[in-house]
Amino acid sequence: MVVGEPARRRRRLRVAGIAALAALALSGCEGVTRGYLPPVVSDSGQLVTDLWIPSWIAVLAVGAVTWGLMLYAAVRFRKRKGDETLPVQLRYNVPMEMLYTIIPVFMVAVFFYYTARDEARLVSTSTKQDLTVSVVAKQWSWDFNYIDSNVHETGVHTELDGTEGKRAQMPVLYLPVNKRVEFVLNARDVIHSFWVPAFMMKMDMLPGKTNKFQLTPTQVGTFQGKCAELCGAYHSQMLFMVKVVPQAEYDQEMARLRSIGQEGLIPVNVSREEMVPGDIEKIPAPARTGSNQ
Ligand SMILES: [Cu+2]
Repeated sequence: MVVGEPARRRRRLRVAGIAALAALALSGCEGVTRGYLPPVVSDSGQLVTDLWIPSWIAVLAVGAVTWGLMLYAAVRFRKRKGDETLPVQLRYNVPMEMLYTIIPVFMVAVFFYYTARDEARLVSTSTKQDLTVSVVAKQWSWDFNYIDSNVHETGVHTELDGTEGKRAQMPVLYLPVNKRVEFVLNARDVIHSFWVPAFMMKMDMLPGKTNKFQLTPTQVGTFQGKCAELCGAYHSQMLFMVKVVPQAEYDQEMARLRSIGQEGLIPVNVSREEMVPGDIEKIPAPARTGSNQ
């Protein structure tokens, strides 16, 4: 059959359109080279990215082969005009069954090995840390105790309602860049979860149990932090900011906290009646300087 000029042009246009869309999807989103993960700003983020990208490529390759075979089978063995008989029905094809048992088990084993290896690294606290920050979660905000500097920050939950300046009310966690931080996590009331999405690391905070992890922020910047465990009516307002700054700026912040009277550490076991958010003076003085772990 001779294809007419308009039909050929339409087909060419369609192919060009698909190619343009594919190019846009690949080049327009710079995230594609990172598997749509955010930029790396911590060593944990690097570890997660290095695990994610090969996994994503491997899974896509398996998907492409599987979809390709399905499509091939659907087209090649489709019912044609005049086909009245059923094709040969196969069952108990032992080599085939072994193949589709062994290959998926092998793939899962490989994923399991690398995931378990990297998870162990993410939660390892065997390295000597440069500083320790004890984070106490409470309905619905955060207390940050800078153990080494013996100062603290205490927050009140912040409702982001679109008005200017609300972000400034969030508690801010300062961290020096390229220093290994050990986070000591405790909850004062119910289960919460400490999450800084940019760091690609998150850990639950349980009343009566101390969880720990370490991380090195590798980029100066301001990042968002939030609670990742539904913890009550104002869970969505349990927000904080993280400022990763040069050491000198971090030291200035420690001095500032001391100068405004936020010396000492806020223990975990302060009752909520004593702990009026943002009103440190109501905490009995001995409790304020008590041990935090
Ligand atoms: Cu919470």
